[in-house]
Amino acid sequence: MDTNKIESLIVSLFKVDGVKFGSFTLKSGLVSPVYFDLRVIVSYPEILKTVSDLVGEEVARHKAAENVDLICGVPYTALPVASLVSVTQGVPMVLKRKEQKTYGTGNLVEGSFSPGDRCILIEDVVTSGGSVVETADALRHIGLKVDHAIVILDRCQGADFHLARNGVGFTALIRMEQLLNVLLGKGLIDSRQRDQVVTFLAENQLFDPAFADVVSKKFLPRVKCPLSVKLVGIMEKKSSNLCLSVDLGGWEEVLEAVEAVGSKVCMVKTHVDTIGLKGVKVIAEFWGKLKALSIKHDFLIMEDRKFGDIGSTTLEQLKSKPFEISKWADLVTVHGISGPGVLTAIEKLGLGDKFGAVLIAEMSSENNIPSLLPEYKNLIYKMAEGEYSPLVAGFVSQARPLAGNSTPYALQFTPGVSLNSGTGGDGLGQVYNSVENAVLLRGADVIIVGRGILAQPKAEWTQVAEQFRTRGWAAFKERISSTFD
Ligand code: 5BU
Repeated sequence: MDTNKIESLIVSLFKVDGVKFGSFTLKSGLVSPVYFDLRVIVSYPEILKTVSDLVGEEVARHKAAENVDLICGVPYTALPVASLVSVTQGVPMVLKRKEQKTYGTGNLVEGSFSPGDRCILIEDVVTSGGSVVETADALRHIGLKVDHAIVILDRCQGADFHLARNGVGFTALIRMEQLLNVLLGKGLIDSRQRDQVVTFLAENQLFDPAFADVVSKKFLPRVKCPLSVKLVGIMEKKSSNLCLSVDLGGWEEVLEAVEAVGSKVCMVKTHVDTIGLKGVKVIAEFWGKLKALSIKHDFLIMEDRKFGDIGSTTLEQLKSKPFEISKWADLVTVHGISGPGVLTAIEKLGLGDKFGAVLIAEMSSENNIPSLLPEYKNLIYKMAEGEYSPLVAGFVSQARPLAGNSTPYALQFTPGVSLNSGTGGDGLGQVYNSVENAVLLRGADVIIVGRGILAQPKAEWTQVAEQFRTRGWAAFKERISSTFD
């Protein structure tokens, strides 16, 4: 890469406020001393040309090595760059939508391609690399090969680690350290500003390779259900073990809450029969939108329907209109009271890895019957870890089974969680524990929170969810690191 061109690009970006120094609150709530807004480059044709020439040179290298058939810009900022590169390098482009269309062909990716085509992604700025991975997943889903991304600027907060784990190599035109050195060298920032950014980066790495090592080498090998493995992947990627229980009265409000909190959660839990959905069409529109949000924000959907009938009835309940739960949920809660037939029903759906169950071992409410019958709970734990374990993502419980280290590990989903340290109730039997109690003492892997977030004013939903996310994740890391090390 031409160092002079890169240096002058850094200076130009600084001059047009594509790079700013100060105090900026990021989408995640973090306060950063540096901010990048590469959207401005569309207003400066010379900068846009420089950027696309530099990206184009990289694409040309891949073209010469015959390992690129297509390129795709990660929406939106990189789209004009990708278009210019496509034209100048003669490499066709595909367009990935941010939201899936709910009308017409419903395509998430537009353009012509053949299965197996190799597609290089183009992105403006990476922090965690989450959008790149999301785009790679969507393109892989339709049969494309994606193993490389070209990025204009790497904030150096862990995207290299995250992308590598997801099978995406990447080339960055500019790395943070180089940017700081060039701007300092030209006297455009002072050493105090540089040091602030260096400290921020040291304190705000998004991935912890030591923890990731424990997860991939010791924790995940014991998890037998593919959907749980997927869920743990999402949890790590988003540093979140929070499940939003989206219990609101109207379906538009449900979608609004999911949009507000989606980036903070690994899962969303519904009670689809409580949100005023009328008619098969409206229900399908609702789950189509919920599914689109689950792709946008990357979370699983669990319908908390608590199936508990004999297998044949459960099978019909899962499939039948109006709710058609097996079409859109990834997981459903089930009682084990009728025996394993309920799991056979799930197997019979034939959805393989795409659909699974969470068994209710005990509930969170006062004097719930399973909590009074240890033998019942143990039988459910055994069901979760036994021959059906590939179908069972885990169990809902307030405590883990006592078990040795050789057993399969089923995830524990724990509702009744609040931010407060004392326990309390809702006057209708619900019992609450603090986040730390639930995760550290009771063994929750995923905390399920409804009113703790949604009973707050709407304007505070995101920020309260962020508190649950940070505390839940810190506790989860602590417990997993000490249990599996
Ligand atoms: P809350 O608002 O955080 O109390 O909501 C808890 C949610 O979890 C709610 O949807 C319940 O139906 C659900 N739940 C629960 O509270 N306790 C249980 O044991 C099970 C589910 Br199973």
